[in-house]
Amino acid sequence: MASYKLYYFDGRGAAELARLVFKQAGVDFEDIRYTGEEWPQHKSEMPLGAMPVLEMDGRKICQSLAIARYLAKEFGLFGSNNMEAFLIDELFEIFAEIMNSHLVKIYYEKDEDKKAEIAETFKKDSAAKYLNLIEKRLKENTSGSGFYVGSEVTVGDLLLYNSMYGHRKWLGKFGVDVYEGRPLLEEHFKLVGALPNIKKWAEERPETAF
Ligand SMILES: N[C@@H](CCC(=O)N[C@@H](CS)C(=O)NCC(=O)O)C(=O)O
Repeated sequence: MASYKLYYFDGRGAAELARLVFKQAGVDFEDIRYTGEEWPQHKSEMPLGAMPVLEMDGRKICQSLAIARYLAKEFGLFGSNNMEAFLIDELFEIFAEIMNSHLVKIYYEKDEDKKAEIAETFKKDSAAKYLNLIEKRLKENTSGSGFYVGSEVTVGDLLLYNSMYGHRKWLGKFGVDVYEGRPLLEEHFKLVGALPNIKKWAEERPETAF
């Protein structure tokens, strides 16, 4: 098996999903975390001058969601047929859209009150649309196991778990919880959080600001 190095800052951020895939698969990797001071001297070593970056036997690849999907495919966490793989891809696109069309506005807004306003507007105007579909997909999976697709855990489950955790922490600072009143998502979060490898990692991972 390849030797893996994952480069990122000392945060969950855009690297955490890849870490969760490694942990769930039980595959070792070097979790390299640069400080803000160290970063400028390493920026030019990265394909797009940004992180996360995954290095495998000397080859560096980038883009957090592509990295997570690549690893999931390598480790058998991408569903058991083409429709399951599609539904996982659909979920990735949903969260990319939430991030790039909505949450990024909060990130770039400097004024704390305005950040809170944008978070509240996102909750009222758009979040329901996305979360309704995610809940519908969960219900459509008749396996009864509670996973997002099929009967085995996939990177789709890890993505949903990680997004809920991260969004709650971040938007919680503005008193906004877009996931509230969604028992199905709550149950799914508990299910994934109770997987032994995920539970262990959630307990032992460093407490970081983002
Ligand atoms: N679309 C990229 C975004 C990468 C990105 O912007 N990374 C940020 C950290 S989350 C970064 O490296 N910032 C430092 C810099 O650009 O110098 C991904 O998902 O990997």
